[in-house]
Amino acid sequence: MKIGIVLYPTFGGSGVVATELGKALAEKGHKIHFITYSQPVRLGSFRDNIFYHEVVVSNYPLFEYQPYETELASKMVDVVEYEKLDLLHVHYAIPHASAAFMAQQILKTKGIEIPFITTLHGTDITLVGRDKSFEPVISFCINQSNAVTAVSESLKEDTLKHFKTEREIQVIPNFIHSSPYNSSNTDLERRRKYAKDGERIICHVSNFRKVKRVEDVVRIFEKINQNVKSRLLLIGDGPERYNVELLCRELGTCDRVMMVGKIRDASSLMSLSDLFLLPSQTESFGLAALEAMAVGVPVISSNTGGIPEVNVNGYSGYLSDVGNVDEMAENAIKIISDENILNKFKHQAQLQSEKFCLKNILPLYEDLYEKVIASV
Ligand code: GMT
Repeated sequence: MKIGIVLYPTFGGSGVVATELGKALAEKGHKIHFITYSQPVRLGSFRDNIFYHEVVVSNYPLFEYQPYETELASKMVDVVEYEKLDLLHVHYAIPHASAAFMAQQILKTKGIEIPFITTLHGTDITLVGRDKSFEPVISFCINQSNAVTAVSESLKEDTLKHFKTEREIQVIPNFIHSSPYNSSNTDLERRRKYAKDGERIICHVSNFRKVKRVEDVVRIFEKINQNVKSRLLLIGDGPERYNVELLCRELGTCDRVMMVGKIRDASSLMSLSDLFLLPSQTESFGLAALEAMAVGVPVISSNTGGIPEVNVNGYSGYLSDVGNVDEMAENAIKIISDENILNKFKHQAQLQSEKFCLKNILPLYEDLYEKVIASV
């Protein structure tokens, strides 16, 4: 198949999933055309069957806001027509599905039928939670898509609750490649760069948006560290970073907290950790938690959105109500203060992650692609 994938090319989970999906499909011989505004961070070096089409938004002084969606739709028209694509797969309703709909209509006038599939990752829902004016556009895009997928049952339910959808929504969970990193702290030399022998390493990865509750991460860590000497690795960056730094200063934990910033290969650092914290306000899935589990790191998380579909309470980690930092810290201490318990959880976390391995999920997308292409 020749497939156009439209995504946000950043460190965010949707970009990671869309890029890894494209890479996996390309390895199976499909021709994959990424269409977006900069090279996806997970794309890496040149590979067979992968093509990248950059959307360049011209800076015309008349416009206060540059029309990205229009440029994107034009690029989709061009790529579909000249690369003879069979299908567009867009990640996010806004603005990708709305641009795909426009491209579809333009191509129809040229006698070209191109179906598009929309994958919902959660932020469309959050957006409407904040600004209801997006609702008609998102509902329309969902209904005009030739097929719609959501990354968790919870996101599917939320979508049905918030939007007037007529389309069936198929749940296709996010996935992980089998990790190149062996289960946690075997690499003692590397570990010693971050923690002394006997200390535990606690880790968090996010884009530091408010929804991630990174301040809770710091508060949980402070409680853990009072009982079990530990270090905190904060990977990523974003709007809440300054507040997080202020809190570390206030709590006197700065010398135990390392702000790593944005890095391409977070899994390599995660694999050195003993525990991953994800206390988010909401998560449609929680890909970062799954990536931690895949390298044998148990997860202490909130029990919101799609997280319980990924992290199993008492098995791959523990789940608590949003904001219950005391319970999260207690559960963390329960896991990391005993070597045998920790090893058991590490093993179970990795086992749980295997349910989401690429070989189980990729066929679901391929079947859907075939079905949608055959239907037009
Ligand atoms: O969580 C973010 O801020 C990034 C966002 C994105 O668009 O990449 O993540 C969403 O999609 C991921 C991939 O499906 C999910 O793993 C995240 O849970 C979801 N984030 C939220 O729902 C807040």
